[in-house]
Amino acid sequence: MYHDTIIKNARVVTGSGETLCDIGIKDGCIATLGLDLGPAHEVIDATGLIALPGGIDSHVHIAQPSGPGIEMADDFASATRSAACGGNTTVMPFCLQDDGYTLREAVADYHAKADGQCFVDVSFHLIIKNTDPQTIGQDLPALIEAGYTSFKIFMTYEGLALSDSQILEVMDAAKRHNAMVMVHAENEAAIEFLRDKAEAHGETAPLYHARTRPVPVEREATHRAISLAEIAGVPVTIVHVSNGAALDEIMRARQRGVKVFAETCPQYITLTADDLDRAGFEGAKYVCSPPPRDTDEQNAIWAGIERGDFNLFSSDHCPFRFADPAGKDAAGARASFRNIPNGIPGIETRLPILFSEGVMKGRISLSRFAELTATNHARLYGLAPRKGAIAVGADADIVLWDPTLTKQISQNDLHHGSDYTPWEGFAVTGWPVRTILRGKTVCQNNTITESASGTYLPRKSPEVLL
Ligand code: DUC
Ligand code: ZN
Ligand code: ZN
Repeated sequence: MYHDTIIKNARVVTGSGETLCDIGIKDGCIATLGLDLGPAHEVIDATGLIALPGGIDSHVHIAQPSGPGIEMADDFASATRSAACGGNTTVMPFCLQDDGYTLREAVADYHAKADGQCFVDVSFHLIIKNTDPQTIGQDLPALIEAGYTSFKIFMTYEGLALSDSQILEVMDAAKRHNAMVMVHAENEAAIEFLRDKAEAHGETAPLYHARTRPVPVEREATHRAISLAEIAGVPVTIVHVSNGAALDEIMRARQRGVKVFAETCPQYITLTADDLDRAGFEGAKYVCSPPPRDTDEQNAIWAGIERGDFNLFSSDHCPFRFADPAGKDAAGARASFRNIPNGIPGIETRLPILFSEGVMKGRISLSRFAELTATNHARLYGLAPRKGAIAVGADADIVLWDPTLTKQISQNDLHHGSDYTPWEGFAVTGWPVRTILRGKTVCQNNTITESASGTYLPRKSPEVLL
């Protein structure tokens, strides 16, 4: 076969481990894995580099309405540019159903924002805010059938949190139509109680965002979410697990035979609540939910990653600008943490942080890195076998990593729309130097090299549900 592109001499990370072979690409797909693949239009010499499956970030928020006067810092162009430069080839943002709109209208709205703008491939989860008969009985089944086979529900945030009976209703719909439920597990009543008390004592600085969402708030909700899933008889994914006690709930449920999948994020292995206590208003840069904890909890999350308890490592990219009244410095934000927009940017730094802290520090293997950052995302959300692995027949979504490249993460080098990174000055070893999307190089040495050629990916029901 005359290949379009051959990648030669890389250490290739496949589903079954690592191998030294060449990768032959034809018509955007991986056609051959082997040696002596003959001539090609383009030969990429990857000596000294590692070929990993393109990252799939299955938890990102892009251009989501975030309250009056607040704007997310990224549109689909900037978020996906940033994703590509950080070694990703697919991202999975959310379609949030806003008040007064149907779920189908929400989906149409996000397509209008995304279509033709993206530098990597995109697939959407839904966020279910309303459980009226039209949403649950008509729109949701139709959208699942059309390829939106997963959705997130919230147990916190006024106006967004679902009651236990609503959660059961939604889980039941997921069971009937083979969709994956993702849960944001924090107890809203407990947070409101602690928040009101803190404010009454004048405890209004960013640090109190973390203090009013302590570990039991997440542990209790995690237990409840899993119990409700158990009652509904449906698998569930607990997203952004931040601490050991919540992970213990997940592990206990698995021992009972419940299918629970777990996600964690870079903030829970690298940041702590002390970051929210930085001088002045700087702590606002680290306000996200669940909040970063302490080093003991970081160690508990690391132990879970090392044991293989986590399925997914995502960014939860939710970007706001810092020095901006439409961002972290919103009206009232300095008067109380409750008004600080919730979320941090991280779409470009997720992979280098795990590569450096996990692979280079000997905590996880390259294969495990591939599973946590790509393969499992494809499997759990219905993109496999087309996405998530370097395998014959899959899309040629391949990222070449230089494991010797050292740098300090710096806002100046990033491509997102935020005006800061929570990891400013964080030292990493290893960086993605070339991102290949369906056979085409979309980013090389931190520079975008293609026009916006990302496509929308409808999804099947995840295999784990069938
Ligand atoms: N949950 C998220 O997953 N992202 C941002 C904010 C939040 O609460
Ligand atoms: Zn969440
Ligand atoms: Zn999120």
